[in-house]
Amino acid sequence: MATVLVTGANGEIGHGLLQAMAERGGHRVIALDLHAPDASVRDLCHRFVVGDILDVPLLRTLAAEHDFDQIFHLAALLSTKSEREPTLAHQVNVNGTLNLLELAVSLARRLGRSVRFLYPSSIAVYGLPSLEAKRAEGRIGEGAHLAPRTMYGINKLYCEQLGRYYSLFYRQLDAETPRGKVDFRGIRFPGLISAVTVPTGGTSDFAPEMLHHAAQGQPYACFVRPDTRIPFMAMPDAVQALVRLAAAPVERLSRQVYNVASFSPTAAELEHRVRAAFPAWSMTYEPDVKRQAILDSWPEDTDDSAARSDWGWAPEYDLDRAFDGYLLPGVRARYGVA
Ligand code: AKB
Repeated sequence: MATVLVTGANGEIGHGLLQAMAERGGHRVIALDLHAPDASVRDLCHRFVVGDILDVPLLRTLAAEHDFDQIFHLAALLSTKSEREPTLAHQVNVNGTLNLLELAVSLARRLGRSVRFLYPSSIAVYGLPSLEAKRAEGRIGEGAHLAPRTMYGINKLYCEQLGRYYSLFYRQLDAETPRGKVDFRGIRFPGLISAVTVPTGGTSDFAPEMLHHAAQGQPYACFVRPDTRIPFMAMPDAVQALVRLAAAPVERLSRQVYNVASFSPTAAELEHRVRAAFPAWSMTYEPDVKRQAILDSWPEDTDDSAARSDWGWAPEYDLDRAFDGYLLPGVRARYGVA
């Protein structure tokens, strides 16, 4: 049975990942989060630790108690919150990740085997220079426009490189090269939409916010223009991508960080689908010029052909199926509405 550490376990991706691992079985999950577990996740893991990824003694204790095979490092401050608190974002997103990579490499060296490290990166690592360039480029690959304009995007891009260093070059001048290594694997997620959790501090949050406001009958002032287009994904597909990449034989992987994509609607197309389900709902557009500028620097779509060919990535949810098969049934159940 694989022993798995999940940081940020009480977060949006964490909820879905713990659920998926409990359903699949075969994992002993040690969950770590700054906040106490929601009732929906408390019983899905072997152990839930309330603690901080900046607490190095705590991480050392966990590594002494559990021989982790895999680490899903989900804890992070998202883009909008990171712009409001950039130094805190660097501490959590970078120093926190460094702490987890140190835990992984020391464990791998002690055990003499690899420790798989799954890292959710983001489309925020991309930075298109203008809205015109964004529209002209359309779908972009992993090597293009790596010029992020947010602290979060810079954090994510740097931590991708940290992961590559810990996997390939860590302490490269040492006389001995131990057998145990970190097997770092990153995924650049688009905006994620969950039916069961509400977003916290992302710039892509306008999509889930529309849905959750409408399902509660709450008016919504959308902070982006109607023509704003970025890639999105239903949360179950994001979880499936992490689980599938974690299980892939390392020989299949041609890169350490992958794009994944599902659908790229405009805000107006999302509004249309939400309104079709909740006709009485009222929504206005009140663009926040500064948050809009961040979205105008993110790509319209990303090329995920490497993920599809290397480890069999394929989304289950396109836009229609995401709404009809997951989002609308999910929010109706969550808020008890028809
Ligand atoms: C955010 O909006 O910050 C995140 C992301 C796109 O990585 N959801």
